[in-house]
Amino acid sequence: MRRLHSALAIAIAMAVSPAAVQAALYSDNFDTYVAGSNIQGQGDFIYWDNSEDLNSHGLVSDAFAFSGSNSLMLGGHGGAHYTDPVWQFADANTGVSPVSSGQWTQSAMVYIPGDSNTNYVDFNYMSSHPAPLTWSGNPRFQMANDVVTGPNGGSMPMAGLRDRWFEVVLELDLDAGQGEIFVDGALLSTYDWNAANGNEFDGIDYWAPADSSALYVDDISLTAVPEPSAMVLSVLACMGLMLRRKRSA
Ligand SMILES: [Ca+2]
Repeated sequence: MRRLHSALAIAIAMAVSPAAVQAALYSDNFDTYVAGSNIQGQGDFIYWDNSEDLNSHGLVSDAFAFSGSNSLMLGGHGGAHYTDPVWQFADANTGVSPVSSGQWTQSAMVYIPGDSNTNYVDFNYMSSHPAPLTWSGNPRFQMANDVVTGPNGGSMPMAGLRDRWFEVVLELDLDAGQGEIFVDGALLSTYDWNAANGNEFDGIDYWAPADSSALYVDDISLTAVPEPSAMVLSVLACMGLMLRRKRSA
């Protein structure tokens, strides 16, 4: 019986070990870019609607960083221009996305300075980009109102989130068409990912109006949620069979 438990423990360990976690399909830590450079055209970032717009730049910044020396500044242009870079998963020309089924985790580290008190920054999740454009919910960091809001009426105070890095996570089930947004570990929103236009994840449009205060984002990633491997499942099945035989003996 002890051997049985050991085998079971190994199987469970294999199922949850870091080695079983898949590498991110997309990720960016902004540390290979030049501070002050425009993010559009670097990494997997493109312009909104894949159309060059010099008034929409997000800037690589070395003012704050969760990893390395750089992050991406959203807003913070003092009224000079809005911010609108798109982190694109789908082919920028055909719109065909490799993220069209299964479960996914999209994570980002976020920093909001205590003196960022103007307007807002959106993380606009999109199920279709470029055209036809389809929105699929968004957390909105309302610096002016000191609150974070999300789809389906989600809301939480921003006060405890300032002047430190916190994680924003989208748990996405494309098979069920459901999105869940977590901010600093707390559930902000559960909602229908896209009732109107199929199930897909094409990219994130980071939008801030021209006079929005700065918000910084770092270590963004999109990772498939791994299912237990066939080997682990077969081991667990054998364990169940052996337990049943032992009980009936
Ligand atoms: Ca970084």
